Amino acid sequence: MATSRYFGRRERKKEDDDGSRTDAWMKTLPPEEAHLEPGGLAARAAAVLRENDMGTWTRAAPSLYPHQWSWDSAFIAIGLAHLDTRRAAGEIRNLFDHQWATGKVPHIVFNPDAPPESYFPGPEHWSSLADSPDAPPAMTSGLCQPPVHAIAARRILETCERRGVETAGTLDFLREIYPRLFAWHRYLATARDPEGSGLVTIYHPWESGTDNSPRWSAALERIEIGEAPEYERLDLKHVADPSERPIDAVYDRFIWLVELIRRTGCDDAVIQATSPFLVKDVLMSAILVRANEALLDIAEIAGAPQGDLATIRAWIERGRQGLDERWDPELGLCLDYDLRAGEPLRVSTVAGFAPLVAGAGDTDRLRVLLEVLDSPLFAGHPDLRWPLPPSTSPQEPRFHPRSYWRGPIWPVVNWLLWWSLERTGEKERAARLRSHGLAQLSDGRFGEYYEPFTGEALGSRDQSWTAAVALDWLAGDGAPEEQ
Ligand code: 9WN
Repeated sequence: MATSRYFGRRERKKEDDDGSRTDAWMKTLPPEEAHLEPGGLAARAAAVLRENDMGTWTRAAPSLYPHQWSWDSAFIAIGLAHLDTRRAAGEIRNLFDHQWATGKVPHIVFNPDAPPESYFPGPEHWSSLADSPDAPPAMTSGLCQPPVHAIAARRILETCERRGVETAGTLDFLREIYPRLFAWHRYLATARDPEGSGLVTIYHPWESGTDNSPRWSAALERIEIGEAPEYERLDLKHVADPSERPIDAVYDRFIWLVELIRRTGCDDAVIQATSPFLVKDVLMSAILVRANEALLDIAEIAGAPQGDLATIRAWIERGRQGLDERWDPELGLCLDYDLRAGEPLRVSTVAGFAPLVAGAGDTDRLRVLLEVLDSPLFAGHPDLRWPLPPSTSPQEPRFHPRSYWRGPIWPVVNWLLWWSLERTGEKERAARLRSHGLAQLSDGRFGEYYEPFTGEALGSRDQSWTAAVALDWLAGDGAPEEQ
């Protein structure tokens, strides 16, 4: 079973006491031009996860993101499963220990020991939620993020089976987590979809996980900002180049929406009646479809009642129908829908591949999607460093190669597309994506995102989920794994 060699508290403590943990670690960053072979890359990915490990959860990044983020944790668990299956399960458990009474899984679980100047908006910003009857005892944000968790939970079991390690503990974990996963998906299928459209409504771009994407520009630009407390952009202190982060006009709207949401105490009905930003998010909805498939498998392991199984199947079907209705034949992509404006948000971004992520769609549409994916609009653009899909199509007017979600390539999105291609039976395409994705990561910097034309790592370095997806990909190359 798992050893504590990579994650032992004593080892971390020793480094903490030394007081120079971060500095010492930064010195081990490989030079920009480094090219690590699979064994070296896997070792460094494991070391990044070890360094960001906080005992029962993993911070998303060493300095920019010192808390536990929801969908980051799901991807992190997928990577940890190659090192320590118990610790992988613990990652998801820690997050769900902070689930709201409504079933919502918070987008951030705050680290009470993180210095207040490390991240904004931090726990003090959300503190009024402590009075909400639905909030958990510890501080969390009032938002949520894409539901990758059931996919991750099932993958821990798959990874155990593939590695030939003991599955009993993981099966117990799946039985334990099942009711909480079910409550989470029920929240998304009901409170976040009162219309029964099959699509999840988001209240804030942060909920999509693709915050600064031009997917949200038209909806954000319509918002008028009211009286809100002044704030300081702490994120800009952590990146060398401010153009890698959202501009102030966008950030002001992010903070204004947070203000409106927290004033309601995170009451879903009140938010839906009053918020100026309400959008049906196709990527989140597609992830929910696949997560419901994973939940079905977990439900069977947990011996869930037949009624649950029927409910989950109905959610899957409704989700696929909802996505079908959001297909844009001209763009050959699926589009988000702005409920306030009553119109689709017509932008070519990587979220448009939602039907590929959801799976089992119309075969003609799948063919069109794959053509768009391979075309100069995305991974077939002739100037790309590697043929991987930019977060926003280079042909969009709002494309920017360095700006957050407006062009850079996200390894974690590549993983999601790779996994979706595999499940759709597109094995060759999937293999190509994985191999280019690994080439992108071979500098060993584990960037949060990458400049599409130069391949430069941008945003945070040693980003946990980037290291995690590298580990999962490398396992297919027979990279050494911990027991
Ligand atoms: C806000 C942690 C998170 C990711 C998101 C990514 C970014 C936060 C921020 O970092 O969002 O949640 O401050 O920009 O967009 O996908 O989960 O890695």
